[in-house]
Amino acid sequence: VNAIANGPKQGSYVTVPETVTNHHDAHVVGPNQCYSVVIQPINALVSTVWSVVRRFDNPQGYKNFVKSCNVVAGDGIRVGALREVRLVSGLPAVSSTERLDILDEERHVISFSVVGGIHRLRNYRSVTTLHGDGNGGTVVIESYVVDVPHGNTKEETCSFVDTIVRCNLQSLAQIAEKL
Ligand code: A9S
Repeated sequence: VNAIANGPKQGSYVTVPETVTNHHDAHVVGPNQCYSVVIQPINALVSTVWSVVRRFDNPQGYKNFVKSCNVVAGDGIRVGALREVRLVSGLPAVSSTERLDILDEERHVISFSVVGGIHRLRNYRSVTTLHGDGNGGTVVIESYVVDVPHGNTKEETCSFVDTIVRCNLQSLAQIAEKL
């Protein structure tokens, strides 16, 4: 599969193996939901990028919109763990409660869903995968599904969320490239 990349190489194409795209297939997208994918090439080893991404208990390690995070159930980094995320001010959101759905340390897959909080992104669920680019770098792919809020269109919802995800992944790239 060929896909369009984010970041300095924006608009360029990366090839994504089927073992990876399988994780991003939009199996269950309801009629009032939107689905999208953001791809971020990073000039760092998969193991380095994974050391940041795997920290379900520390999303503020690279997500700039996160002010603080408390693990409220589970041991923080096992499937079923819940985190209570506080967001920075200036967003149409205050907090988000999120459940760890997948943490695959071998395949480098992490997935969470939003199960509560004060914000407009009902039923948000994302899957993030990392794979090597064959040159010592990493390709990060993040796909998501979310309900379209009342009063918004699918296009508005996807462009809002794409912007947040792109910001997160660009920040992840900057951090991982300095480790
Ligand atoms: O945290 C993520 O990985 C991705 C997103 C899209 C997070 C969205 C968000 O945390 C805000 C940035 C605050 C935007 C939530 C849950 C709701 C928003 O409105």
